[in-house]
Amino acid sequence: MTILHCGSRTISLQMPVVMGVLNVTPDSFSDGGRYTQRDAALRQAEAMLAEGAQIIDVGAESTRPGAKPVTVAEELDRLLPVVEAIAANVDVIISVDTSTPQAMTEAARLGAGLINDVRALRREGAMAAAASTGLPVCLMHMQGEPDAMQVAPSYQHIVAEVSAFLQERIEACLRAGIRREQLICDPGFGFGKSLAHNLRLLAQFDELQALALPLLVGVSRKSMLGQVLNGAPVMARQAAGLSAMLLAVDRGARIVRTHDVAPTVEALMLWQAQKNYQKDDV
Ligand code: 9MG
Repeated sequence: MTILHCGSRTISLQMPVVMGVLNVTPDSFSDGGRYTQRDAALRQAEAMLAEGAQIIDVGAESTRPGAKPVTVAEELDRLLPVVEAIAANVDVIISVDTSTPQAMTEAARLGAGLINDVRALRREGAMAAAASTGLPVCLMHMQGEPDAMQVAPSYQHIVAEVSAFLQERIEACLRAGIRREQLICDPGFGFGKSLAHNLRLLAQFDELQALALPLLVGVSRKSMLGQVLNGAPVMARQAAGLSAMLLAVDRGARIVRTHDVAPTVEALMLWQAQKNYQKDDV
């Protein structure tokens, strides 16, 4: 059974767990930056915990397609007060969605329990910073950078290339002293991938189990859903997002990153019930 050691807390991944998204970016694509204020962020974290999230993923750099980079100072300014407030007031594991070394070390000092890096610790200093915290790290695959990643994503064999990338990053982490038991992998739906690439990754998600690490899936509200739904806007993608999430969970995902915690928890309750039913062999 996989247990992650997230600072002062632990989390079992025997059953799928929900990671709620808390963006503290002014240009966040899905909540319009409503939660930029510290108190609003705190209320949102409390609400997601009450709905069943076990992890809250706090991010201050928008990584949606086309997003421009933020300065380190801006990122720290937005992120750290929110991490500090949640750590002091909410009984939940805080994940920091960051690629910035200073954000990793400062957030860990303030009580964060997990590092979620869409650049898989490739930014200068990030590997050493993450290793110094001792926290679990989610390594995500991304082709290119957010500002241009959707311009012309290209692969010969998407699943093999994503797997090889993640394998290389796992080995780099091990060399840096991050323990294998503290790693999570994520193919990065929508990060430098066309609709066809995303659908192939979803269809063959089970092949990522060969990495022998817990897998995270993040499809909530993404444009791949809008494309399948003939252009549905962000707020009309929930049912398709839940369907895609369940397909990934059935193929091995154990952490689900979502904006919509309550319906995700309910969908996972149904998934878990049918799993238990199969096991009981009635
Ligand atoms: C920050 N962020 C946005 N989408 C994501 C995804 O799919 N996975 C992870 N790990 N982080 C994400």
